Amino acid sequence: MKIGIVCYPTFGGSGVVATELGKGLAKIGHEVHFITYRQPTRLDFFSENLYYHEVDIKSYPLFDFPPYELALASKMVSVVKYEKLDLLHVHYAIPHASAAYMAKQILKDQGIHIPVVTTLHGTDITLVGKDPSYEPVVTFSINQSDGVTAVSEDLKRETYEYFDIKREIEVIYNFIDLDRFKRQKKDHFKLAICPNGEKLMVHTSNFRKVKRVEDVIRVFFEVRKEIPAKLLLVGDGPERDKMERLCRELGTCDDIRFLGKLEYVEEVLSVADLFVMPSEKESFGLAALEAMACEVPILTSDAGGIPELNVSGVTGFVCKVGDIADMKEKALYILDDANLPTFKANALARAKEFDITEILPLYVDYYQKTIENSLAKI
Ligand code: GMT
Repeated sequence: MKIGIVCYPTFGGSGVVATELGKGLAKIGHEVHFITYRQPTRLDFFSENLYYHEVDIKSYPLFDFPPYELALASKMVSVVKYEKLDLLHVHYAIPHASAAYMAKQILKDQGIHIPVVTTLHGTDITLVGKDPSYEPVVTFSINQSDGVTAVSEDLKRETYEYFDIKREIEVIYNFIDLDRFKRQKKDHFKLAICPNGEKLMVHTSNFRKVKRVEDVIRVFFEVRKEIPAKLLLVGDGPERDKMERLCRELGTCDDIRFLGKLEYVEEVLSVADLFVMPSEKESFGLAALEAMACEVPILTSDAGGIPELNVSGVTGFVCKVGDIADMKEKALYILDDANLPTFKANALARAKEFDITEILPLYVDYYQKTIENSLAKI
Protein backbone atom coordinates (compact mmCIF):
# COMPACT_ATOMS: atom_id res chain seq x y z
CA MET A 1 0.00 0.00 0.00
CA LYS A 2 1.00 3.65 -0.43
CA ILE A 3 0.10 5.44 2.79
CA GLY A 4 0.24 9.14 3.70
CA ILE A 5 0.79 9.87 7.41
CA VAL A 6 -0.02 13.27 8.88
CA CYS A 7 1.05 14.06 12.45
CA TYR A 8 2.67 16.55 14.81
CA PRO A 9 6.42 16.05 14.32
CA THR A 10 7.25 16.81 17.96
CA PHE A 11 8.11 14.85 21.11
CA GLY A 12 4.37 14.28 21.88
CA GLY A 13 2.96 10.77 22.08
CA SER A 14 0.79 11.06 18.97
CA GLY A 15 3.79 12.08 16.85
CA VAL A 16 5.84 9.20 18.26
CA VAL A 17 3.09 6.66 17.53
CA ALA A 18 2.60 8.03 13.99
CA THR A 19 6.33 8.01 13.22
CA GLU A 20 6.96 4.54 14.63
CA LEU A 21 3.90 3.23 12.79
CA GLY A 22 5.20 4.67 9.50
CA LYS A 23 8.64 3.19 10.09
CA GLY A 24 7.10 -0.20 10.91
CA LEU A 25 4.92 -0.13 7.78
CA ALA A 26 7.93 0.80 5.62
CA LYS A 27 9.89 -2.11 7.10
CA ILE A 28 7.26 -4.61 5.93
CA GLY A 29 7.23 -3.18 2.39
CA HIS A 30 4.62 -0.43 2.39
CA GLU A 31 5.47 2.97 0.91
CA VAL A 32 4.98 5.64 3.55
CA HIS A 33 4.78 9.41 2.91
CA PHE A 34 4.99 11.66 5.97
CA ILE A 35 3.31 15.04 5.54
CA THR A 36 4.23 17.48 8.34
CA TYR A 37 5.65 20.97 8.91
CA ARG A 38 8.97 19.60 10.20
CA GLN A 39 10.96 16.36 9.92
CA PRO A 40 9.50 14.10 12.68
CA THR A 41 11.82 13.68 15.66
CA ARG A 42 12.38 9.96 15.18
CA LEU A 43 12.68 10.05 11.37
CA ASP A 44 16.32 10.95 11.00
CA PHE A 45 17.61 8.15 8.73
CA PHE A 46 17.23 6.87 5.18
CA SER A 47 14.86 4.06 4.16
CA GLU A 48 13.87 3.27 0.58
CA ASN A 49 10.16 3.11 1.53
CA LEU A 50 10.02 6.34 3.55
CA TYR A 51 9.32 9.80 2.11
CA TYR A 52 8.96 13.17 3.78
CA HIS A 53 6.93 16.09 2.40
CA GLU A 54 7.23 19.38 4.23
CA VAL A 55 4.19 21.65 4.47
CA ASP A 56 5.12 25.18 3.33
CA ILE A 57 3.41 27.71 5.54
CA LYS A 58 3.47 31.00 3.65
CA SER A 59 2.86 34.06 5.78
CA TYR A 60 1.65 37.49 4.73
CA PRO A 61 1.55 40.76 6.73
CA LEU A 62 -2.25 40.53 6.78
CA PHE A 63 -2.19 37.19 8.62
CA ASP A 64 -1.94 37.32 12.39
CA PHE A 65 -2.22 33.53 12.17
CA PRO A 66 -0.82 31.82 9.04
CA PRO A 67 -3.49 29.36 7.77
CA TYR A 68 -1.64 26.10 8.45
CA GLU A 69 -4.70 23.94 7.82
CA LEU A 70 -5.02 25.25 4.25
CA ALA A 71 -1.33 24.74 3.49
CA LEU A 72 -1.60 21.20 4.91
CA ALA A 73 -4.70 20.39 2.85
CA SER A 74 -2.98 21.67 -0.31
CA LYS A 75 0.09 19.54 0.41
CA MET A 76 -2.11 16.48 1.02
CA VAL A 77 -3.79 17.07 -2.34
CA SER A 78 -0.51 17.18 -4.21
CA VAL A 79 1.05 14.19 -2.41
CA VAL A 80 -2.06 12.01 -2.88
CA LYS A 81 -2.28 13.01 -6.54
CA TYR A 82 1.35 12.74 -7.61
CA GLU A 83 2.46 9.87 -5.35
CA LYS A 84 -0.78 8.00 -6.08
CA LEU A 85 -1.54 7.22 -2.44
CA ASP A 86 -4.08 4.54 -1.45
CA LEU A 87 -4.93 6.01 1.96
CA LEU A 88 -4.34 9.00 4.25
CA HIS A 89 -3.87 8.30 7.96
CA VAL A 90 -4.11 11.43 10.10
CA HIS A 91 -3.05 11.44 13.76
CA TYR A 92 -4.69 13.84 16.23
CA ALA A 93 -8.04 15.23 15.09
CA ILE A 94 -7.16 18.93 15.27
CA PRO A 95 -6.58 20.20 12.61
CA HIS A 96 -5.52 17.08 10.72
CA ALA A 97 -8.93 15.43 10.30
CA SER A 98 -10.61 18.58 8.99
CA ALA A 99 -7.66 19.35 6.65
CA ALA A 100 -7.95 15.78 5.34
CA TYR A 101 -11.68 16.28 4.73
CA MET A 102 -10.93 19.38 2.68
CA ALA A 103 -8.19 17.57 0.69
CA LYS A 104 -10.58 14.67 0.09
CA GLN A 105 -13.24 17.01 -1.35
CA ILE A 106 -10.74 18.80 -3.61
CA LEU A 107 -9.47 15.46 -4.91
CA LYS A 108 -13.03 14.20 -5.42
CA ASP A 109 -13.63 17.20 -7.65
CA GLN A 110 -10.66 16.01 -9.73
CA GLY A 111 -11.99 12.46 -9.94
CA ILE A 112 -9.59 11.02 -7.32
CA HIS A 113 -10.86 8.97 -4.38
CA ILE A 114 -8.79 8.92 -1.18
CA PRO A 115 -9.97 7.13 1.98
CA VAL A 116 -9.08 8.86 5.27
CA VAL A 117 -8.39 7.18 8.61
CA THR A 118 -8.31 9.42 11.70
CA THR A 119 -6.63 8.27 14.91
CA LEU A 120 -7.77 9.99 18.10
CA HIS A 121 -4.94 10.26 20.62
CA GLY A 122 -6.37 11.90 23.72
CA THR A 123 -6.25 15.64 24.29
CA ASP A 124 -7.71 16.16 20.79
CA ILE A 125 -10.87 14.77 22.41
CA THR A 126 -10.62 15.14 26.18
CA LEU A 127 -9.22 18.69 26.41
CA VAL A 128 -8.99 20.72 23.22
CA GLY A 129 -11.53 18.96 21.00
CA LYS A 130 -14.55 19.27 23.26
CA ASP A 131 -14.00 23.00 23.74
CA PRO A 132 -16.90 24.83 22.01
CA SER A 133 -14.39 26.67 19.81
CA TYR A 134 -13.49 23.38 18.08
CA GLU A 135 -16.28 20.88 18.87
CA PRO A 136 -18.44 21.28 15.70
CA VAL A 137 -15.41 20.84 13.41
CA VAL A 138 -14.12 17.85 15.38
CA THR A 139 -17.54 16.15 15.36
CA PHE A 140 -17.96 16.75 11.63
CA SER A 141 -14.50 15.59 10.61
CA ILE A 142 -14.70 12.42 12.74
CA ASN A 143 -18.05 11.57 11.17
CA GLN A 144 -16.66 12.27 7.69
CA SER A 145 -13.55 10.07 8.11
CA ASP A 146 -13.73 6.70 6.37
CA GLY A 147 -12.21 5.04 9.41
CA VAL A 148 -11.66 6.17 13.00
CA THR A 149 -9.43 4.59 15.63
CA ALA A 150 -8.87 5.47 19.29
CA VAL A 151 -5.90 4.43 21.42
CA SER A 152 -8.00 3.00 24.29
CA GLU A 153 -11.51 1.84 25.15
CA ASP A 154 -11.80 4.77 27.53
CA LEU A 155 -10.98 7.30 24.79
CA LYS A 156 -13.56 5.63 22.54
CA ARG A 157 -16.13 5.90 25.35
CA GLU A 158 -15.29 9.58 25.97
CA THR A 159 -15.52 10.36 22.25
CA TYR A 160 -19.07 8.97 22.12
CA GLU A 161 -19.90 10.81 25.34
CA TYR A 162 -18.70 14.26 24.28
CA PHE A 163 -19.45 14.26 20.54
CA ASP A 164 -22.40 13.25 18.39
CA ILE A 165 -20.55 10.45 16.59
CA LYS A 166 -22.48 8.32 14.16
CA ARG A 167 -19.80 5.89 13.15
CA GLU A 168 -17.95 2.92 14.62
CA ILE A 169 -14.63 3.62 16.37
CA GLU A 170 -12.00 0.87 16.38
CA VAL A 171 -9.68 0.63 19.40
CA ILE A 172 -6.03 0.04 18.51
CA TYR A 173 -3.71 0.43 21.48
CA ASN A 174 -0.35 2.21 21.49
CA PHE A 175 2.60 -0.10 20.82
CA ILE A 176 6.31 -0.36 21.58
CA ASP A 177 9.45 -1.42 19.74
CA LEU A 178 11.04 -3.85 22.17
CA ASP A 179 14.30 -3.87 20.19
CA ARG A 180 14.77 -0.23 21.10
CA PHE A 181 13.05 -0.06 24.50
CA LYS A 182 14.82 -2.66 26.60
CA ARG A 183 16.79 -2.52 29.82
CA GLN A 184 20.39 -1.65 29.02
CA LYS A 185 23.36 -2.09 31.32
CA LYS A 186 24.08 1.43 32.57
CA ASP A 187 25.67 0.74 35.96
CA HIS A 188 27.97 3.79 35.74
CA PHE A 189 24.95 6.03 35.22
CA LYS A 190 23.06 4.49 38.15
CA LEU A 191 26.11 4.88 40.37
CA ALA A 192 26.46 8.54 39.42
CA ILE A 193 22.85 9.29 40.37
CA CYS A 194 22.44 6.91 43.27
CA PRO A 195 25.94 6.58 44.76
CA ASN A 196 24.65 5.01 47.98
CA GLY A 197 22.25 2.51 46.45
CA GLU A 198 19.23 4.80 46.68
CA LYS A 199 16.02 3.75 44.89
CA LEU A 200 15.43 5.71 41.68
CA MET A 201 12.03 7.12 40.69
CA VAL A 202 11.49 8.58 37.21
CA HIS A 203 8.82 10.69 35.52
CA THR A 204 8.76 11.74 31.88
CA SER A 205 6.25 14.14 30.35
CA ASN A 206 5.71 17.42 28.54
CA PHE A 207 5.23 19.18 31.90
CA ARG A 208 1.72 20.32 31.14
CA LYS A 209 -0.80 20.86 33.98
CA VAL A 210 -2.67 17.71 32.96
CA LYS A 211 0.40 15.61 33.88
CA ARG A 212 0.29 16.71 37.57
CA VAL A 213 4.08 16.79 37.93
CA GLU A 214 3.51 18.38 41.34
CA ASP A 215 2.07 15.04 42.54
CA VAL A 216 5.24 13.27 41.41
CA ILE A 217 7.35 15.60 43.53
CA ARG A 218 5.01 15.39 46.53
CA VAL A 219 4.91 11.56 46.40
CA PHE A 220 8.68 11.50 46.13
CA PHE A 221 8.98 13.90 49.08
CA GLU A 222 6.91 11.50 51.23
CA VAL A 223 8.80 8.39 50.02
CA ARG A 224 12.12 10.13 50.66
CA LYS A 225 11.15 10.55 54.33
CA GLU A 226 10.99 6.74 54.65
CA ILE A 227 13.77 5.40 52.38
CA PRO A 228 16.85 6.75 50.57
CA ALA A 229 15.66 7.69 47.09
CA LYS A 230 16.33 9.95 44.11
CA LEU A 231 14.00 11.36 41.45
CA LEU A 232 14.72 12.11 37.80
CA LEU A 233 12.33 14.37 35.90
CA VAL A 234 12.62 14.07 32.11
CA GLY A 235 10.99 16.51 29.68
CA ASP A 236 10.12 20.16 29.66
CA GLY A 237 7.06 22.36 29.40
CA PRO A 238 5.00 25.13 30.97
CA GLU A 239 5.03 23.74 34.55
CA ARG A 240 8.79 23.29 34.80
CA ASP A 241 9.64 26.60 36.55
CA LYS A 242 6.89 26.07 39.11
CA MET A 243 8.17 22.55 39.79
CA GLU A 244 11.72 23.79 40.32
CA ARG A 245 10.37 26.31 42.83
CA LEU A 246 8.42 23.56 44.61
CA CYS A 247 11.61 21.48 44.98
CA ARG A 248 13.31 24.48 46.57
CA GLU A 249 10.39 25.07 48.95
CA LEU A 250 10.42 21.42 50.03
CA GLY A 251 14.21 21.40 50.32
CA THR A 252 14.54 18.37 48.04
CA CYS A 253 16.79 19.89 45.35
CA ASP A 254 19.71 17.59 46.19
CA ASP A 255 17.64 14.50 45.48
CA ILE A 256 15.79 15.65 42.36
CA ARG A 257 17.28 16.28 38.94
CA PHE A 258 15.57 17.92 35.99
CA LEU A 259 17.06 16.42 32.82
CA GLY A 260 15.06 18.33 30.18
CA LYS A 261 14.04 16.74 26.88
CA LEU A 262 15.97 13.57 26.08
CA GLU A 263 16.08 11.80 22.74
CA TYR A 264 17.11 8.42 24.20
CA VAL A 265 14.89 8.21 27.26
CA GLU A 266 15.41 4.42 27.39
CA GLU A 267 18.90 5.04 28.82
CA VAL A 268 17.37 6.73 31.87
CA LEU A 269 14.56 4.20 32.13
CA SER A 270 17.18 1.44 32.17
CA VAL A 271 18.36 2.48 35.63
CA ALA A 272 14.96 3.31 37.13
CA ASP A 273 13.14 1.38 39.86
CA LEU A 274 9.76 3.07 39.60
CA PHE A 275 7.99 5.19 36.95
CA VAL A 276 5.36 7.67 38.17
CA MET A 277 2.45 8.90 36.00
CA PRO A 278 -0.17 10.70 38.14
CA SER A 279 -1.97 12.37 35.18
CA GLU A 280 -5.35 14.08 35.43
CA LYS A 281 -6.17 12.79 31.94
CA GLU A 282 -4.31 10.19 29.93
CA SER A 283 -5.85 8.31 27.04
CA PHE A 284 -3.30 5.47 27.12
CA GLY A 285 0.06 6.43 28.63
CA LEU A 286 2.74 5.62 26.05
CA ALA A 287 5.47 6.96 28.35
CA ALA A 288 4.46 4.36 30.96
CA LEU A 289 4.60 1.58 28.36
CA GLU A 290 8.12 2.70 27.42
CA ALA A 291 9.10 2.39 31.08
CA MET A 292 7.53 -1.08 31.41
CA ALA A 293 9.45 -2.28 28.34
CA CYS A 294 12.62 -1.29 30.24
CA GLU A 295 11.45 -3.44 33.19
CA VAL A 296 10.25 -0.54 35.30
CA PRO A 297 7.05 -0.97 37.39
CA ILE A 298 4.58 1.90 37.12
CA LEU A 299 2.71 3.91 39.73
CA THR A 300 -0.17 5.66 38.01
CA SER A 301 -3.42 7.48 38.48
CA ASP A 302 -6.68 5.90 37.36
CA ALA A 303 -7.19 8.51 34.64
CA GLY A 304 -8.58 7.63 31.20
CA GLY A 305 -7.14 4.51 29.61
CA ILE A 306 -4.22 4.00 32.02
CA PRO A 307 -5.95 1.09 33.86
CA GLU A 308 -6.15 -0.71 30.50
CA LEU A 309 -2.34 -0.79 30.58
CA ASN A 310 -1.40 -0.90 34.26
CA VAL A 311 -2.66 -4.05 36.01
CA SER A 312 -2.94 -2.86 39.61
CA GLY A 313 -0.99 -5.02 42.04
CA VAL A 314 0.81 -6.78 39.17
CA THR A 315 2.67 -4.30 36.95
CA GLY A 316 2.52 -1.53 39.56
CA PHE A 317 -0.46 0.18 41.19
CA VAL A 318 -3.36 2.33 40.02
CA CYS A 319 -4.39 5.07 42.51
CA LYS A 320 -7.06 7.77 42.46
CA VAL A 321 -5.99 11.01 40.78
CA GLY A 322 -4.37 13.24 43.43
CA ASP A 323 -4.28 10.62 46.23
CA ILE A 324 -0.72 11.35 47.37
CA ALA A 325 -0.99 9.29 50.59
CA ASP A 326 -2.05 6.14 48.70
CA MET A 327 0.61 6.70 46.04
CA LYS A 328 3.25 6.99 48.74
CA GLU A 329 2.17 3.68 50.36
CA LYS A 330 2.10 1.91 46.98
CA ALA A 331 5.48 3.33 45.96
CA LEU A 332 7.05 2.03 49.18
CA TYR A 333 5.45 -1.39 48.62
CA ILE A 334 6.80 -1.66 45.06
CA LEU A 335 10.26 -0.39 46.03
CA ASP A 336 10.59 -2.96 48.83
CA ASP A 337 13.40 -5.35 47.83
CA ALA A 338 11.08 -8.29 48.54
CA ASN A 339 8.60 -7.09 45.88
CA LEU A 340 10.60 -5.13 43.31
CA PRO A 341 11.95 -8.04 41.17
CA THR A 342 8.43 -9.47 40.67
CA PHE A 343 6.98 -6.09 39.69
CA LYS A 344 9.85 -5.54 37.24
CA ALA A 345 9.32 -8.92 35.57
CA ASN A 346 5.55 -8.37 35.41
CA ALA A 347 6.01 -4.93 33.83
CA LEU A 348 8.12 -6.40 31.05
CA ALA A 349 5.72 -9.31 30.48
CA ARG A 350 2.82 -6.86 30.12
CA ALA A 351 4.80 -4.58 27.77
CA LYS A 352 5.36 -7.56 25.47
CA GLU A 353 1.59 -7.68 24.84
CA PHE A 354 1.93 -4.26 23.15
CA ASP A 355 4.89 -5.21 20.96
CA ILE A 356 4.77 -3.44 17.59
CA THR A 357 4.68 -6.82 15.85
CA GLU A 358 1.32 -7.50 17.56
CA ILE A 359 -0.26 -4.09 16.88
CA LEU A 360 1.02 -3.23 13.39
CA PRO A 361 -1.04 -5.94 11.62
CA LEU A 362 -4.17 -4.49 13.25
CA TYR A 363 -3.53 -1.18 11.46
CA VAL A 364 -2.80 -2.94 8.14
CA ASP A 365 -6.06 -4.93 8.40
CA TYR A 366 -7.95 -1.80 9.32
CA TYR A 367 -6.52 0.10 6.32
CA GLN A 368 -7.55 -2.70 3.98
CA LYS A 369 -11.04 -2.87 5.45
CA THR A 370 -11.41 0.92 5.22
CA ILE A 371 -10.26 1.05 1.59
CA GLU A 372 -12.71 -1.73 0.61
CA ASN A 373 -15.65 -0.17 2.50
CA SER A 374 -15.02 3.30 1.10
CA LEU A 375 -14.77 1.99 -2.49
CA ALA A 376 -18.04 0.11 -2.02
CA LYS A 377 -19.73 3.43 -1.09
CA ILE A 378 -18.65 5.32 -4.26
O1 GMT B 1 0.55 13.25 26.50
C1 GMT B 1 0.52 14.25 25.78
O2 GMT B 1 0.23 15.36 26.22
C2 GMT B 1 0.85 14.14 24.33
C3 GMT B 1 -0.28 13.51 23.61
C4 GMT B 1 -0.13 13.66 22.11
O3 GMT B 1 -1.16 13.60 21.48
O4 GMT B 1 0.92 13.85 21.54
O5 GMT B 1 -0.33 12.13 24.00
C5 GMT B 1 -1.55 11.45 23.85
O6 GMT B 1 -1.31 10.45 22.86
C6 GMT B 1 -0.46 9.37 23.27
C7 GMT B 1 -0.27 8.45 22.07
O7 GMT B 1 -1.47 7.92 21.62
C8 GMT B 1 -1.07 8.65 24.48
O8 GMT B 1 -0.28 7.56 24.89
C9 GMT B 1 -1.19 9.67 25.63
O9 GMT B 1 -1.81 9.03 26.72
C10 GMT B 1 -2.03 10.86 25.18
N1 GMT B 1 -1.99 11.88 26.22
C11 GMT B 1 -3.10 12.26 26.88
O10 GMT B 1 -4.20 11.75 26.72
C12 GMT B 1 -2.90 13.35 27.89
